[in-house]
Amino acid sequence: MKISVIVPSYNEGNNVIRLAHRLQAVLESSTYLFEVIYVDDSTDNTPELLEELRLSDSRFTYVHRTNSRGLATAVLEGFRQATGDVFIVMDADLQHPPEMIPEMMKSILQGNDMVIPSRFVPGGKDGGLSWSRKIVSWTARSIARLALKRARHVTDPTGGIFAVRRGVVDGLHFDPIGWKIMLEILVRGRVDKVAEIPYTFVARDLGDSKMSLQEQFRYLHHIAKLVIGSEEDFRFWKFCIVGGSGVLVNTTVYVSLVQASLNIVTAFVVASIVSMISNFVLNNRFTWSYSKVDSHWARFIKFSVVSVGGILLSSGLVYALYHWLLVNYLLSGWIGIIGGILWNYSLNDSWTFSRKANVEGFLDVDSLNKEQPHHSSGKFKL
Ligand SMILES: Nc1nc2c(ncn2[C@@H]2O[C@H](COP(=O)(O)OP(=O)(O)OP(=O)(O)O)[C@@H](O)[C@H]2O)c(=O)[nH]1
Ligand SMILES: [Mg+2]
Repeated sequence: MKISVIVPSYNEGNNVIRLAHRLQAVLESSTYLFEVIYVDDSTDNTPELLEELRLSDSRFTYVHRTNSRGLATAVLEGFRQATGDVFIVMDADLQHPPEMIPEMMKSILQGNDMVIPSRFVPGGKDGGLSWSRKIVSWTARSIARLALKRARHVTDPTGGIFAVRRGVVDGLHFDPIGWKIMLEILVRGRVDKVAEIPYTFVARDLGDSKMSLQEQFRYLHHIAKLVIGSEEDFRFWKFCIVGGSGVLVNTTVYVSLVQASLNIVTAFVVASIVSMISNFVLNNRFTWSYSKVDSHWARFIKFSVVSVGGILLSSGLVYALYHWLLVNYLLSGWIGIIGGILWNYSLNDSWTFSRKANVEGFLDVDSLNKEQPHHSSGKFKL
């Protein structure tokens, strides 16, 4: 088994050789064949240092890109050049310890497709960031985990160190924006089994950080692109858009009927029925657009049952929060709305619009993510 270590570097003259020495020490004491590919976009003397390194040890190579920049595309370039069976990606600045490689390989050999060293499983440490960077990093992780179902199963989806089997990425088209290549692979790669192992992230010792505000905006753009490109992740947001349209329909009908002198209770009931029908039609067509098990009528009845259940559940929730737990009325109302949305979405997803089995061309997403992450072993199936 051959390992290809891929290292993106940008003006890391202080670090690339120090990293090479640590990689040599670790990899030479293992039984694996290996190559190390630096993908370098530097404007300083890093390429000269990499050339010297290549001449002294042919297992170390580099690609110097003069026309492009970006961490994620650099890693993809590394994948294109790599000849190994397992690809290991790590930063050039020694924040990711090369000494993790044997443990990562052990986990790959145990049958995992992707191995992610994590700062946040028991035993891991996040010592390398200032408090302000920790807050930014926590926010970035939370956004990823909220937006992308697959990221929810990983505690550290935004790091830069990971290992994948060649087959996870081979022949697939990736189109990342910015830095987070690991997230791109987690969502779009052929990843079935993922393991996380603890590691200690240390502070950058030499050289300058390349993280910028612009990079953080690129990150949000990347997440939005991944959500839109993922059937299962985008569905929830489609459901929310349809719900928003339902509020508009309801208000328009209600106001029109009241202005036409109908009493307000009748107007409200009619407006609610009309908006429920429009929500059903749009969800049926747009949100859950795949072929479904039940007939239109059966789906409509189920949808109505779920909607009425949602109203009862959220009203009960608001009552309990306000009267029993003495929560502020506005906060109680918001929690009620969120409870109602989650209830409606999950029941409609799993029951009302249940998918016809084995429809050709569809990824069977329902069979994915059934097992929950099991952090004590740090290993789980997506
Ligand atoms: N090839 C390439 N590598 C890059 C680019 N930008 C950053 N890198 C490398 O990506 C890795 C991560 O960048 P860092 O500046 O260390 O980012 P960070 O770890 O979030 O920030 P610090 O904690 O301050 O180090 C480093 O190895 C950089 O040299 C780029 O545009 N091209
Ligand atoms: Mg760094």
